[in-house]
Amino acid sequence: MTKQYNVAILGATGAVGTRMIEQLQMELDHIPVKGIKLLASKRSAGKVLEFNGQPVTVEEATPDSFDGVDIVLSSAGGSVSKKLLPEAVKRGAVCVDNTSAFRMEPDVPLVVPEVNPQELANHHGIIANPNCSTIQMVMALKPIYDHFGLNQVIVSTYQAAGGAGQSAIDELLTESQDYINGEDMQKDAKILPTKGDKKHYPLAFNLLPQIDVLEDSGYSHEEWKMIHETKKILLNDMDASAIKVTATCVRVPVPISHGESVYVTVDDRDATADDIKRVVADFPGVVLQDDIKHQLYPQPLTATGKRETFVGRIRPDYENPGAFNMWIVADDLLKGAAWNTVENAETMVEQGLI
Ligand code: NAP
Ligand code: 3JN
Repeated sequence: MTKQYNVAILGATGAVGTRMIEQLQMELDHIPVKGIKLLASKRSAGKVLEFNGQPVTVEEATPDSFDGVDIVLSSAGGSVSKKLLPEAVKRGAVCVDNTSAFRMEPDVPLVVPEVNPQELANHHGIIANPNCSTIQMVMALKPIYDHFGLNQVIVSTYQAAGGAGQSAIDELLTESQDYINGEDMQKDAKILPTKGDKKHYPLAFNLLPQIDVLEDSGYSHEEWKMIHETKKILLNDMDASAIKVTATCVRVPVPISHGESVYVTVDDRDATADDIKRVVADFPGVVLQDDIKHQLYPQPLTATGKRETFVGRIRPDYENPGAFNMWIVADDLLKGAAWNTVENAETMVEQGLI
């Protein structure tokens, strides 16, 4: 008989959590769900959501919420994960966590299923989902690394407001309306660039070169995550030097779907742009949108709502053999968060790991 699972979604009312519910509903043939728990904070307890056409009452998440749960899909912030996921593991659950809480722990696999699914078998109860900006970048880098070797990666991100939650999208829309009405936008800048920081700036009609906190190194924490998560995923070592990675992360006034301009140098100096396009197009989960004659290239508006990672504008650096530029777009709340989390759980079910 097919195994069936009790699943809990932690952070079920959030921008990511509501998408986890949708993505899980679409995968019931692959993750047979026996029971579902929708967990959030005390604030949302009692709210009624739907799963698979049935009403489900949201419960306040406590350690005992995980009694009898087989799989936890978690996205309620790092401090909640740190407090509650060890309790879930103690009670026998396997947790796929979308926060940064455990990503750099040596015994926690950091997994994008198309890229390093073999790491799932090494879990001790917690699997981490990488940051959204890292996920879409490694989806394009992995086939290039496998076929031509990778030497250096230089990325500049164009990150949508939605990466900072539904309230950041709302803030962007309110400021846009202010601008159109000729009103002051500053009064509505309450969250971005990052919630806990001293100053807040409008994002509408603006660009903010700060995502997460700025560190003494001169880099933002988002930039730090992209550098070290990429090394952990591709090289199994967060500090490996075999691939040099540097990043500049910028928030742009787009509601959903991140863009990335990525410059790579490969080991194989004979590789051509057509070679790169071929291996990227063949990689599962990637769609090549690269036809300059017909102005075809990835855009946030066309990527939103899709699970795939879209890659285009692949072109050589004519002044540097073995170097290429490309443009990558993905829905940060789906492949960058909810879908990658559900896909990790599904891959573990398929591999018999849960
Ligand atoms: P959000 O829209 O603000 O939702 C936050 C969710 O967490 C809500 O369901 C909220 O419940 C719940 N929550 C808050 N405090 C809680 C507590 N003490 N106990 C239980 N649940 C609690 O945020 P989001 O955009 O969905 O993001 C959530 C988290 O996902 C982020 O903090 C981040 O760690 C992670 N994230 C990761 C990526 C990525 O790059 N992989 C992208 C986006 C987000 P209430 O409704 O009760 O407040
Ligand atoms: O801002 C973005 O576009 C991505 C944000 C991700 C994020 C936001 C708040 C907390 C994270 C993350 O997943 O790295 C976290 C966190 O868990 O640290």
